[in-house]
Amino acid sequence: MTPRLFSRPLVFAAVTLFACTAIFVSACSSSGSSSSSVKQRGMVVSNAWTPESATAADYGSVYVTIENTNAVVDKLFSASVPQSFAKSASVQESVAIAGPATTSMNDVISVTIPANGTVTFEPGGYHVMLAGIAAPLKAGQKFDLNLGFMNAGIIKVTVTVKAS
Ligand SMILES: [Cu+2]
Repeated sequence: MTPRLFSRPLVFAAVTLFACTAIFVSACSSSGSSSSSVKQRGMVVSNAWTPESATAADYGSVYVTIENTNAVVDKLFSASVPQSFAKSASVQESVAIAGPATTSMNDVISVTIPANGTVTFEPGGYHVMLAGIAAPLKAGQKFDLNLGFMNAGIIKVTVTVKAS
């Protein structure tokens, strides 16, 4: 039993033992602004952003919009950022446990991007969890995020740090 998927190294990056058990108060601070989008093999990734981090914050969440313009489903398997920004990045989903302001976060193996569909990573839902942030992220900073898809391959986008 060696499904084709497992021949791809990406899946190993996605299956991380890192379990994010941090409980935090969501600080939703999205502000609409234009940002670059990247299109590769029919997959459009845009509006990658993360809130400015508090002093000495160890964790952060990156949000992004993923649009599949293909007629076939795709899956997001992995995420990574330069080690100079954070020690690890993993795809997680927030689940409300005690009310809208409190969440628990679970690692996800993959995120299905429907054919001709869009999945938006946003506060309270899917996000790319950064752990071991090297230095507080400041508004205006930018860094690379690599997202690994089953069909579209690895797509590199620029994440913008937004003021909170
Ligand atoms: Cu998380």
